[in-house]
Amino acid sequence: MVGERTGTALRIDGHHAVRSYTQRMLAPATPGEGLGVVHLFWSVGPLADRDAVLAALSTAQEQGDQIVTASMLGHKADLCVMALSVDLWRLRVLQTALAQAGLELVDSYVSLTEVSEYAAGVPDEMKQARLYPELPPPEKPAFCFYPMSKRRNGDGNWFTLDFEARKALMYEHGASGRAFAGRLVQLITGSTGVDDFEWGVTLFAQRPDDLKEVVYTMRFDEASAIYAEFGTFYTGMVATPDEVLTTVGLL
Ligand code: 76R
Repeated sequence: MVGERTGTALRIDGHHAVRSYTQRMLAPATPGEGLGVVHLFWSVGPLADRDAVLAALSTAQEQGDQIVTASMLGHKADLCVMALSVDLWRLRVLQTALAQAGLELVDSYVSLTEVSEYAAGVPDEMKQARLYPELPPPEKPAFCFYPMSKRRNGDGNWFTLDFEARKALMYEHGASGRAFAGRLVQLITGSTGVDDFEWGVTLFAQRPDDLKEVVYTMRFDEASAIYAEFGTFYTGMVATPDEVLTTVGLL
């Protein structure tokens, strides 16, 4: 027990060393607007240390970064740590700290918050909410993430449609989305040139079936029916770091 505690203390000291090196030696990697986002999907390794994981998450929050933690269902991952920061170095240091705390990274997605070009006309307040969202939204524990792109092949190429045609399709998309007002919060983060798909889709819903219903409903929108391609879907429940670690068995 004493040995374990000492191990934790050493690891936490190690995090401080990495973090203070980063702060002293490296210029911030900050987007022109908005935030960097990582979705980190972890499994609990045999050496995982609860205190060290909690310390890494609270350090990030103390620096002003946003953290969403979720207990995931199924074999793909035990937990998700979604983190948003003005400085991509801080996201890197968080990832390092969680790996040193004994979590094993099984998948990840890198993206940036953005205002869609089709939302250029929305009120400033809405744009700010897209660029600087406050997460997690209250009372929406059902959580889902998947990456998606718009098709660009012979059968359908979103990128050869002119802007007005794309805008009309996105208007149809937005209208079917608004039917879920109050039940669901979507966060679309851009990842063209950053990760394997063009967007990360993060959904927070009141109930798990809201997730299924919104994605099913949108399958019929032309923007999705003809043009959307999807990556791996991840599903879980948002909870505090303490609750997540307990429910995935990291006691
Ligand atoms: O920002 C806004 O709310 C304005 C309207 C809007 C835009 C511009 C909007 C509304 N979305 C926009 C952009 Mn969306 N969205 C998805 C998915 O599963 C699928 O078929 C697609 C995954 C869901 C579930 C969803 C939900 N949306 C986008 C974009 C970027 C396109 C671009 O820039 O080219 C993607 C990839 C995307 C995908 N969307 C809404 C929703 C919901 C629920 C809404 C209504 C939100 C609200 O009114 O609060």
